[in-house]
Amino acid sequence: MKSLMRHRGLCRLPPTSLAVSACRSYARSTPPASKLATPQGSPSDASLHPRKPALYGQPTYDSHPHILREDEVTPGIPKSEYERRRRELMARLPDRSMVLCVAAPVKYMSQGIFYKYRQASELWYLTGLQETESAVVLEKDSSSRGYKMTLFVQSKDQRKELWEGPRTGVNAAATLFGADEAKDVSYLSKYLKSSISKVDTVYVDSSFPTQTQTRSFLNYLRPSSDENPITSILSNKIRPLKEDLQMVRTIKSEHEIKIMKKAGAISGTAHAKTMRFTQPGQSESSLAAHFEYLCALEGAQRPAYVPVVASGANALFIHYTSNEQIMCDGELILMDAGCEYNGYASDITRTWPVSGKFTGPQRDLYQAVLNAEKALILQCKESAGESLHTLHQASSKILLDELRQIGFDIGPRELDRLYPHYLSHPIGIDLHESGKDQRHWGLKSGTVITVEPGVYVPPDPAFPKHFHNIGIRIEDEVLVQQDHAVVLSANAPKEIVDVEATCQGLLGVGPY
Ligand SMILES: [Mn+2]
Repeated sequence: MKSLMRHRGLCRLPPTSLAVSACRSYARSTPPASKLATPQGSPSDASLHPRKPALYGQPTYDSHPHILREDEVTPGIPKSEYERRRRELMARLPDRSMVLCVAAPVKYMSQGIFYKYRQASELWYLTGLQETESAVVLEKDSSSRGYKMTLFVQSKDQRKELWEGPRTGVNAAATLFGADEAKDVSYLSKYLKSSISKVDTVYVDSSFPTQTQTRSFLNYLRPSSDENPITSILSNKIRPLKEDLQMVRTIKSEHEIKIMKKAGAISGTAHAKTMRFTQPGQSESSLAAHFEYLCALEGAQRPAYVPVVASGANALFIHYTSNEQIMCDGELILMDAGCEYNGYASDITRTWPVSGKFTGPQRDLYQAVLNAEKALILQCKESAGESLHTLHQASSKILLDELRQIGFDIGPRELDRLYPHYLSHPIGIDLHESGKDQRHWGLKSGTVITVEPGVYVPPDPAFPKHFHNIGIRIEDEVLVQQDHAVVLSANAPKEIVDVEATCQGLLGVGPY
């Protein structure tokens, strides 16, 4: 059903929209015609007549030439990069190690009604496999590759595919994803049972239950005849994969950076257009809808998180997501929203006046936060020797100075009330790509992080009255380089003159 809907959606597009630009970008990235194995023999024919229905359970060049190149497993990421990721991971692990990553479970809104599927980040990162009820096992060995890769996928099943769309199936999966072998997923527990004696440690993804959790969805992988859930087969050999995988995931490749730049550009432009779209009297939800629509039109698969669209004093709630009040003249709107594009999250916050012009106090507070944000971004380079922790400490110090300059008579304790959250987090396939342990690592070139200072003033006599109930956060995504930082979200205006001019339609940015 999913793939049918996707195709219908494409057919409905007017000729001037995505279909045409997709053909153009396809033409740009097309390999020489001699390499093309299309029945029609010409690239333009192939792009106009992609294989329908698709043969496999996820987009490939054959069926989706407008989003993938021939050498890519997922849009923008070639097969060779997935291989490099696995080798790098396995090289970090001791001999007699096994890695096990399983697919995310399908989640249901109500009986039989599923949410749009998103693959588990670890399986995605290591294989590019997008199908449900699948898994990968990597076993360190003495081959030249350094490991053996076994995929577990759902077998072809005509009856089920009639409803759910094509599956890749066991036969094609090994070639498509570069595995040594592929098997039906029902063999997973048997396979683990037979190989567990050969390994000392099984590194498992974050979906595996920790000791404090009871048995989980992993049971769904267990054939009913098997008494043992997978976790008990693996017994006391389980260790979390997260830390070693995190070391590999932190530094983004050129391919990943290209995708993340595009994700940031799509979300940044959508922020700018949503500024222009904003009118007093609208519901906050209309801005959320507008933003998501703009991102989806540009090819984003989903929002990277539930957006915060907070008008006026609603901005004092950091994760305000009900988004259903009316925006009034004279208020600010704080929008924290970003799309997920080809597997990578983006994360941007902007705060702008509903009427298109800041009031005096709004302007002063906004400038204070902006000064801090810009000063901190300048430090996001490897040569500065900062960590997320030292950057956060610096953010508190700068904000304290800035706020005192505009009339706040406060110390560090009061600042904690005004600025109650952390400055930054790494971002990639996951919106929050690491745990708190990474906060003390030195910033490395190739890492992508957010920089997001904010000030939220409660109606408390400890703070100047004219700032009460104003909440401001400014958040950019930053690619750390050796001697400089690259702002991936630069399409979203943030200087006061630019924000006002964008809201008022003076910069040529339209609402659509
Ligand atoms: Mn963020």
